Amino acid sequence: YKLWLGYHAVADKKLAAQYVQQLRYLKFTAGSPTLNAAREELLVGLEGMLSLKPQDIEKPNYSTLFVGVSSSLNLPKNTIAQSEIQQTGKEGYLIRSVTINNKKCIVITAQTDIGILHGVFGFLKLLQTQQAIGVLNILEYPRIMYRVLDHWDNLNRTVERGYAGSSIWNWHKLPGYIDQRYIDYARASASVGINGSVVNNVNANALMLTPEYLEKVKALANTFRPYGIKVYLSVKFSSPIDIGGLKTSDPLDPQVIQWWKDKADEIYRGIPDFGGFLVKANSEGQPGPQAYKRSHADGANMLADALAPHNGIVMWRAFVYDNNVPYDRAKQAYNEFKPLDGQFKSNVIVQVKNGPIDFQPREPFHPLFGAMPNTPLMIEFQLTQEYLGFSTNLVYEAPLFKECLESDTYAMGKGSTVANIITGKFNPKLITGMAGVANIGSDVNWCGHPFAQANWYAFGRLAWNPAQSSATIAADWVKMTFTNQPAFVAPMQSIMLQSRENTVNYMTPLGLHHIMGVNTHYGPGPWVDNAGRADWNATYYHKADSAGIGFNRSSTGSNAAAQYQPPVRDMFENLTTCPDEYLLWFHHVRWDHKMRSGKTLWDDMVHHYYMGADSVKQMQRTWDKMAGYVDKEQFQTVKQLMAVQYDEAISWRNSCVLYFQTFANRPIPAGYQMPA
Ligand code: GCW
Repeated sequence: YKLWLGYHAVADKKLAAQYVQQLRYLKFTAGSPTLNAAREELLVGLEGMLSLKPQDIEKPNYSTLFVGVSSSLNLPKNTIAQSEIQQTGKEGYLIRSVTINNKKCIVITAQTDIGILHGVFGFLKLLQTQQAIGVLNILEYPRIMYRVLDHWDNLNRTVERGYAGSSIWNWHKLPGYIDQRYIDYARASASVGINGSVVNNVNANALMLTPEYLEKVKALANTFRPYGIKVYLSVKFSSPIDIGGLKTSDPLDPQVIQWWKDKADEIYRGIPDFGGFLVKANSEGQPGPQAYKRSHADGANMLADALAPHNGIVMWRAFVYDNNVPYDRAKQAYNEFKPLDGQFKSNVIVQVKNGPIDFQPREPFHPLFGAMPNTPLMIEFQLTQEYLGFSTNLVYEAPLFKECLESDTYAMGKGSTVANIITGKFNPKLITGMAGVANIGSDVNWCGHPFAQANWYAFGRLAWNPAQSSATIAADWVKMTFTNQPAFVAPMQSIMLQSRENTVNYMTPLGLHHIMGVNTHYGPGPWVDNAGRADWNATYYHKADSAGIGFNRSSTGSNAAAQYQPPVRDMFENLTTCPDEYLLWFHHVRWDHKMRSGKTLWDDMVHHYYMGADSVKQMQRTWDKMAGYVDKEQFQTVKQLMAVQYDEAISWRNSCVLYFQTFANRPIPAGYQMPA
């Protein structure tokens, strides 16, 4: 329940003794709220892991841990070159072994207080993961500027697509009562480098911008500030009408422009470092500029102008689709936004989901990445498991995030990966960002499933540096959260790394997508054909018939493949080069089509469904051997959740196999047990 900040005692006695030897003396130049928080964190960590209370010293005659911004450290000249410290930027840090007065010392330094806080967390992680600290030379700095959690939390404390209890924000008790959870949330988020929090749902309530609520938001901002986390708000585009008494919210109307300007000024009077606005406009019934025949750029720029004097930004979502636009939902965001490239103000960042539909278990990368070279694009991932079995399924999402980040768009030639694009490699003057839809709620274990915490953790790590590997992040999280014992870490790491593919296999193998239960998005629903709008029906997406299955997005179909650069387009376009994982995303394939596995499509699909469900059984067997490594309650929690997950996997498998069989009209291949 302390997330990855439990600071468990270092079990390896020899190593613990070495740590103590190195860390007995401390020179920590604190003072500001951020530095005080960093110092407090360091002391809590050392106490928990080593039962150590380091002695504060002024004159370093011993092996000392120095912590402080470079200007305040007073180290002997040239201990660390100024040019090296400069590389840490505004939020990064340096951890370095140095020799002072013939003593081996460690220095944690940065250019800013927040850099120091990150450095302290980075240093604690070394101990939490039991690294040697004899020779250290670590330079860390974020590759992305805005690393933001998006909470889809409503003012009545329900959470849209939240599966971990109610909202952690207790609006009723705010601003007077600051729950310890807010502070722990900020600590945990800061520990992985998250620096922003959109506290309310993108399906926004205009009341959020009333003085009463802004007071409450201010209290949260004050709580997060020492941890380097800025508060942002989702805003409803019709707010000038809803709470401002105006007749219009036309972004070119002078009164509307003035209203937003005044509102921004009001917000910044209370929250001088307010981050800015997140906007969902003209999507799923939300109001937006198109009602006034204005473009997304007109709407975003108007808000951007109101925020610019205060250095705020607008995160404008590209999640738009409309069932009145015929045929292929996957194409719409690209069609609407690409023509606007270069038209957004410099403090607007267009927020694009990782894939073109909607956070499915597997999607190809969104074709907008690389298609808007003059527009900042902020990638949006979903941590909450809307389409991944809610909080009863163990799904470690880092491999999903990495799959997208490492996809090569070829937009600027080979090597134009999504990661390179969103980190601004090809256009360094753009602002950069990564958003994660939070999976946090009021559940005692924060995220509903103990392993779901890993997704919050991994999101922060990847937003800080998308080049980090899923495997390293998983191992670090397991060690920090549970224990360093290799007999636990190795199997947990491997369970985590396989978990997303397993889930794809029993839900949506081979490029299938959007075949889940209607409305709730829970459980299988490939038969859904009456959802109220065509593009909410499962049948719209899988298009199964007696000939085959899949959505033809090649040039003989919707031609969505053509939204990708030629090398990518050609790969998807061609049935023989299209990867199995995306086959039915791009093609309507005959049931007897021969797959790479040598099986027919039908047999291969059945195989994937069975493999997926079986893998959950495997996972259960592994977990059953882990009772000795975690406390009883946690063991039982995970055990029970895995049993539920297994039932769900079987339900997905049986439903999909039996339903699709009505089209394929083929027997279930030998060796697979016929669903009851
Ligand atoms: O995934 C869909 C969800 C909606 C959500 C929407 C969005 C907040 O089903 O609940 O609304 O995406 O991202 O705006």
